[in-house]
Amino acid sequence: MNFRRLFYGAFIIFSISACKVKPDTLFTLLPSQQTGIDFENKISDTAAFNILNYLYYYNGGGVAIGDINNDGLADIYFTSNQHSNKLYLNKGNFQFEDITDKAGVKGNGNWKTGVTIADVNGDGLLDIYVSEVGGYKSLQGRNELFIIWRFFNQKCAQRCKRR
Ligand SMILES: [Ca+2]
Ligand SMILES: [Ca+2]
Repeated sequence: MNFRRLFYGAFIIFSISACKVKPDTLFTLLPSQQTGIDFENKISDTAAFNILNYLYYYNGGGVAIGDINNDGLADIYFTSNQHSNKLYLNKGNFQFEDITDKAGVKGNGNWKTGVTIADVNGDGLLDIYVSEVGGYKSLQGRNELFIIWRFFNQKCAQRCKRR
């Protein structure tokens, strides 16, 4: 009798622990292997340049989201303080492609602080404006405006006529 109770008790505990409980959250973290996004804003301080001599050292880079090729899917641009910025094209189904080199938008300064995506020249295509720091200690940079051209996506060439 005791063995039977022990068996059923163990079975119930095992059954409950084996059930996958859906987390009670609004968001789900997707792994970079699935999304293709592996951006990280890595910062390496030195004795000559760090939080002690640059108050904004840990203020971070930036991120902007916009449909740069007008395919209806939101694309993502990340700025890295000390390394290459990244532009990820949304391929759908939460999968992205790093097109930074192909698009020529990695940024040239050695301290990028933020980004805005907006149609600056009014041609119907979103452009990328990167904020950079220059003229302070070893920081050399100037804000950069990347105009997205029509050849980027043939679909857009038909929908994004110059106004
Ligand atoms: Ca898009
Ligand atoms: Ca534009």
